[in-house]
Amino acid sequence: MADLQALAERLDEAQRLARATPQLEDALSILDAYQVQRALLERRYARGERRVGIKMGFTSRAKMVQMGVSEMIWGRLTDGMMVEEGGTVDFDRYVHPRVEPEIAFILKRDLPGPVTLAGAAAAVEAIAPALEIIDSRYKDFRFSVTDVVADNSSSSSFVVGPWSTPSTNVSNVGMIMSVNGEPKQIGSSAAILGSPLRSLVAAARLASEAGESLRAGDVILAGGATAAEALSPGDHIRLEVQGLGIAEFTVGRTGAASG
Ligand code: 0L1
Ligand code: MG
Repeated sequence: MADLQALAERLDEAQRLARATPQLEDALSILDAYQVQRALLERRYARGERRVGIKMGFTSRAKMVQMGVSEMIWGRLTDGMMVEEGGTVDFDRYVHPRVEPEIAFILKRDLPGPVTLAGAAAAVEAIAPALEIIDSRYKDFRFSVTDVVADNSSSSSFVVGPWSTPSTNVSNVGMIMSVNGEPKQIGSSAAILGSPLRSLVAAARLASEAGESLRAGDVILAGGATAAEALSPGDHIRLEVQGLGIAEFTVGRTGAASG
């Protein structure tokens, strides 16, 4: 039987040292993979990080095709992953970072699942454009569904732009992600399960099933609307979402992994 704590320790070290690790040798069940994820996050919480929400993954066809995965997954977000809008991230802290355009929700009340679309909408405090920096800890960014779930669904960092009123309709709005001024990914929020709000409904259900219901103040990333782009030092990333505004950041090279 796989030692789930040992797998969490291995993935934690890969993240802290920004060093790739081989895919997991053990054939884990999906439940075991989420147990590894939980143990991985317990290690971060023990170092002082605080849970701030969850991210959904593979909620768009573009992402499923890019990574060869066809199942929706989720991961935990901490305050240590938050990057100030307009800020700079340190390339050396990641293994092989990529960025993808997303929509973020923040909740004004607890949202235990399962919920209806209307119930989810009523719990939203505000909506924002967001950029997720994903970084698989696995060699060559290759993984199975259980590998990626164990690795906290490649969660790494995220940038949230200006918050808009919850009545803003984001079911089908244009999203343009540019790298160094050049549009690289152009899509619509409708690529996220037909509407990002459906991703919030799914997040409420999946988190509740795992005994970790969504809470007031949580940030939920709805999932990449398009394929992700690899990051390089010096890159400037800008996402413009119709009706929501802009989120951006720069990739610097200011230090090394913390160890
Ligand atoms: O938003 C997403 O669909 C991200 C999925 C995370 C897994 C990955 O692509 O590494
Ligand atoms: Mg994502």
